[in-house]
Amino acid sequence: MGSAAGGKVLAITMLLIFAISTQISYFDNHDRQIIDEIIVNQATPLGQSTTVSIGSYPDGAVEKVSVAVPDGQVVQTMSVDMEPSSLSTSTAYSFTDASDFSRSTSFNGVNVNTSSLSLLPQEWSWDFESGSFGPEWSLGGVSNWLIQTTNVLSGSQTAKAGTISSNQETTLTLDVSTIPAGSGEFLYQVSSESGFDYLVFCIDNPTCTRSSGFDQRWAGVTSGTHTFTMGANVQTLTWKYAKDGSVNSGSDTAWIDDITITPTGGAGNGIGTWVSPAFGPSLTGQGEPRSYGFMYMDAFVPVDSKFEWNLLDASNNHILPGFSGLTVTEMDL
Ligand SMILES: [Ca+2]
Ligand SMILES: [Ca+2]
Repeated sequence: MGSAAGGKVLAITMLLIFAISTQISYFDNHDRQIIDEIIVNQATPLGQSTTVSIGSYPDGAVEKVSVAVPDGQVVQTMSVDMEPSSLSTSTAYSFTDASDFSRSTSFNGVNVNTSSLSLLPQEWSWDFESGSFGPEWSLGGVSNWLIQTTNVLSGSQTAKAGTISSNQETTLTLDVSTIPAGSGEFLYQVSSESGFDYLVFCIDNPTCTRSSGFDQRWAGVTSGTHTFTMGANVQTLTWKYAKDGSVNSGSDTAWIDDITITPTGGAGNGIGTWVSPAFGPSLTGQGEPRSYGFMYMDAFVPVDSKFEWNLLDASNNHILPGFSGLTVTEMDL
């Protein structure tokens, strides 16, 4: 070992002489000592391994490696293994804070709730102008509700209760199980025995009666607009015309029209636009200061929806060529 160590020192010394001799005009004695220490510390003896870290910034910086070769020996083989190494801190930039989602130069039809954003749902409405009940409606009782043009509350057609006798009811139920929480309203008209034969409106209670389980009821001669709210878990809205055991008055029926449900937070037209805060290579802390990156969007796109996005040049708001009308949720930039 003693001779090997002596050889090592000799080799390094000879290397130093060469290095200094070629740059002698640039270094004084103090500088020579610094160079000596650097090279000695980095030298790796033959037969031993050393770990070299290759960073990702800036531009794959590497550590300089030197190998100490004892005098009279040569390097015949050198093996290199490469392993991935996780960065100690993420260089990704995520839109996760309230300020990220509230900063926008374009903000239209999008619900921003400070942790994510979503398109505003469309409003739901039924005006019976098609002349028939869609599959979301179910009819019940001894006589079905129908759509008619004789007595119209709005447009040219209005739903009317079926014809019933004493102690009977006719039921119209709307399935709202896929509709989020919201507020609603509808037009109504009643012509019945006051205080006994009712138009009954029931939220999430299809088995309600003229005297129990209802949210609102009307009897006599009356009409108007009724407003209501419904939670996210509401399954059904039910309208009934229900009579007691005797006496018929007026037209002895009820009508409804123009049912509208507006989601909590507002309604849109199914199209929304939101512009993110600027991100990219030139912005400190928003990814590595390099000319490329990988963008990933954690987006849920319902099967009957379409998701498109554009990438803009933040300096002029122009769409970058090749980055318009994209539908993918991840892209190598
Ligand atoms: Ca109508
Ligand atoms: Ca009655």
